[in-house]
Amino acid sequence: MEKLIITCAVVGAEVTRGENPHVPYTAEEIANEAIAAAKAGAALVHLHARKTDGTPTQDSAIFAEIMARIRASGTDVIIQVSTGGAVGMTAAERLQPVRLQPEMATLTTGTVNFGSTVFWNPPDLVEQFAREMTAAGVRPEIEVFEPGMIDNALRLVKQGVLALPLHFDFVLGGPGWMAATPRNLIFLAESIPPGCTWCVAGIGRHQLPLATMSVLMGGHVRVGLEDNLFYRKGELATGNAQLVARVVRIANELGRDIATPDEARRILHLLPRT
Ligand code: KMH
Ligand code: ZN
Repeated sequence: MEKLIITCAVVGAEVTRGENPHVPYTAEEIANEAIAAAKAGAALVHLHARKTDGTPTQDSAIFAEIMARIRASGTDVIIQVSTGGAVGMTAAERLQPVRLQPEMATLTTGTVNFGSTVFWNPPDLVEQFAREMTAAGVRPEIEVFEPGMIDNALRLVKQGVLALPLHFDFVLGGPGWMAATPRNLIFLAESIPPGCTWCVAGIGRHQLPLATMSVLMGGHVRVGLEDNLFYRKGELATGNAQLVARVVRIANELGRDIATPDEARRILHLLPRT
């Protein structure tokens, strides 16, 4: 099996400090959470930005500050920006951080219910995002909330807009999405073309069991406060690093080595960092 790539989704757009006081808001706080996650074993950080009051934003100046702070710390962790942003943002708003040419960005290849709202990703928007990422040299991570999103990504491959091998992230267990069951994870993992890589992001209480399954199945793992605010039932997580460190311990116990950022670059077909 390949070494395990741990992604840390440090803040997201929805979680609040009212729910967990460790949710970072400012650029400095978000960067510090990313740096701590990298020190704990994350090879990749998935970033959203917030205004200082916690409002989600895709402002590239804030992303630039977060990215500069992460790099200034000396870590070579892979930086992946969100193009999902928050529900209700325009396509132009969502695309802003791609122009900073991070190594990776997320690309959700379909529309999905998001609690009582809708995360809107019609075909023309997805194609536009894919083309802009390719033009900027940014490697997409295909965010899959239901199986049709795999087919949508593969349709873009056929059209020459995306290229194989792709890296997929299966996001399971949120409100209105595919359920976080072992059967669904196995089905999704078996539905992508040979040579592609995958990761799983379980929402809330599903984070730990799906992460453990993925360690055993040869997939990769995403944890972090964006997806889960708790360490265990009734106990809030003390920060992103705590959630990363737990996956490192589980992988160690199960005999799966952890990928460094450079090893993750090789596995994900990213260029080496000079
Ligand atoms: N906040 C969600 C609406 C992504 O980062 O690409 C979208 C999201 C996915 O979080
Ligand atoms: Zn996200």
